[in-house]
Amino acid sequence: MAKAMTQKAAPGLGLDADLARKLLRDMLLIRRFEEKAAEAYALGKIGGFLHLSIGEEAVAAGATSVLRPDDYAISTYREHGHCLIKGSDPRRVMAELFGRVDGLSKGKGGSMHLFDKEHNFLGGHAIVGAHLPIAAGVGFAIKYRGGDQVVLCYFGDGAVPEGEFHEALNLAALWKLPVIWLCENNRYAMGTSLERALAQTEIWKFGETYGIPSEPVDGMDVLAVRAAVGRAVERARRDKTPALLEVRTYRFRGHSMRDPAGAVYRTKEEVEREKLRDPILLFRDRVLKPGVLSEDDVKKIEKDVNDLVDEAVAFADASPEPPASELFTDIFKESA
Ligand SMILES: Cc1ncc(C[n+]2csc(CCOP(=O)(O)OP(=O)(O)O)c2C)c(N)n1
Ligand SMILES: [Mg+2]
Repeated sequence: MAKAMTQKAAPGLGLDADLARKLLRDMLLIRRFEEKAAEAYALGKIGGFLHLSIGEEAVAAGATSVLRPDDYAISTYREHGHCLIKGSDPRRVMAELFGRVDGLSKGKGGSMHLFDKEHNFLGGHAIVGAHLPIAAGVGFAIKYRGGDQVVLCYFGDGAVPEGEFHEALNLAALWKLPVIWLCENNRYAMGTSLERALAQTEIWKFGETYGIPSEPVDGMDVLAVRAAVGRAVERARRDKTPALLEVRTYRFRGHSMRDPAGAVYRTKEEVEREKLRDPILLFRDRVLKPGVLSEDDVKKIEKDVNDLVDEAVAFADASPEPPASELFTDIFKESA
């Protein structure tokens, strides 16, 4: 029989067993989900593009842990984790990847275009930088309606040299919009390293240009992400002040399934070195050592996550493809 769940709080971590369980579970869910998606892709069950965030799980898990369900999140094409942790049903996310009718977007959006109105997840955007002005617009709408929600806008380092990044940050600062700009700096935009694309590589410093609070964050440390996003969310909710967080992370796989290992533009040693800071292993050690969670707790979380992901794959497999009659629906909606 499994031992009773540990309920200790870790000294100095402000972390109790429930929070530890949630953060570990969320990171493991993203990892297992994407490992299974990669397998399904190899079997030809997923077509088109598939971008994995393996190695970057602490970002979605830490950041979302300080959001309310009615807050918004908006993201890039590397968004499976962001969407799952915002609350979407893993079965419907997997079905979307499989192009099946029970997917979040009826199987018509695929991996890069997840969208879940019920959980205020506003996509899934494949054009680099294109969703940043949309995030500013959502922030404007919140303020205009007198709400106190915030928008969490994830984007990659590849968006920073683009005009949209600067236009969106400028407007958010000027109009005091409640947007948390969260740059997932994984040091590469496809095969281009940060140093080859940016004149100024300390991305968080661009926030100073626009006079908004900004900071670099260790993206392999889920508690550091949670703390930094927590500070930004509190300010945004209270004062409608945007913030720029440069979350330093690393993708263990390549850019997409067409670049499976990312071996051409980075060395094996670099990847191996980064894997030593695997966010899941780091956090597991951190909660096991002081006894916040026991080995049995961790095994149970792993089993629950594996079962959930297996169920998601079976659900996606069983879901039919969308009928031809769906080809011309959801394309354009006239305003009321
Ligand atoms: C406007 C635009 N230019 C080019 C591309 C092709 N493209 C797709 S992903 C990508 C790299 C983006 O890298 P980054 O923003 O760092 O995100 P990451 O893939 O590292 O998560 C590029 C250039 C695109 N989708 N949109
Ligand atoms: Mg990048």
